[in-house]
Amino acid sequence: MSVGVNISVCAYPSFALSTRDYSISSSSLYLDRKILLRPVSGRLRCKSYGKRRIEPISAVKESSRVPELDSSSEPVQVFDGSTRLYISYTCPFAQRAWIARNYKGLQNKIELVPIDLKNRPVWYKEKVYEANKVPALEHNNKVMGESLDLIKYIDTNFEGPSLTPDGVEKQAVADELLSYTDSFSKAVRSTLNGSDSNAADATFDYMEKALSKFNEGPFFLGQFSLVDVAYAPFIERFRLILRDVLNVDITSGRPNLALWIQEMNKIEAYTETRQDPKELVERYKRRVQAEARL
Ligand SMILES: N[C@@H](CCC(=O)N[C@@H](CS)C(=O)NCC(=O)O)C(=O)O
Repeated sequence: MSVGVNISVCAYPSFALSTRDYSISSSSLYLDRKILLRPVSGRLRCKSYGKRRIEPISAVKESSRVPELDSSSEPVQVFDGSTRLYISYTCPFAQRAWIARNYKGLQNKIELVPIDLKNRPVWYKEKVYEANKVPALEHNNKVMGESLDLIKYIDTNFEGPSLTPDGVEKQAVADELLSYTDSFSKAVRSTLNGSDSNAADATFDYMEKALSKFNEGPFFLGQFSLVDVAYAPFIERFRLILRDVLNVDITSGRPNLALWIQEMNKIEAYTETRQDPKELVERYKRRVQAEARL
């Protein structure tokens, strides 16, 4: 008997695959018999290029990262006047706030406090952030969350290069694109779980079109902004997962998106936050396997 798998952790997608429609690499064989293999059709399928590989992403210097705090760690001295950004190295929402902090050059002003979400310190919920999620920012005796709010907050309340666009038109486009982030993730997930085979294609076409709006630079608003920060962690993940799982290259036929990825990968504030691609995909597979066992 086949059982469909649905997971939704950190906005990672669930998926359904058809061996008829996609060339599945041996590395994708973590899919066990419990997973329903449904046909996936539509334009996305046409963007499969056999074993074609996208350019390698340089290794992430994970060894130099601050160790995560876990259930055995002493509580931090909350409200001692420090500014702290609580993150998880694997969380795309937290990555947004981390990129903003790095881009503004606030490494010495905002301390990074990585949390092991799988073995979370009890004091995190009790003393730091009741919602018990990451990201959270401790600043001026307050703790606040929600990644999109945090990137705006960090931008407006701290020094450093601005991430907010100038001008009414760009502001309006920024608002529209920021409000689209959840729909974007949802669309990709629905293709991966087989419920809407065309949704990912359509949403990446939307991205491609959005990237053509301002031509003074390769970013969503021309110059690097909050919008790039908001999308980067998700495009990073979806690109790798779609490539590994469905053998789909999201940049195929989308030159603006290809250039955006290339240029994003030159921005240290972002590259410092990237996960090791192999580890990212492996973690995703482990999660799917765990879900399949339930
Ligand atoms: N809407 C939130 C989502 C944050 C979120 O879901 N973070 C996940 C990690 S990726 C989390 O902390 N999960 C822990 C939990 O739900 O217990 C945001 O944008 O910051």
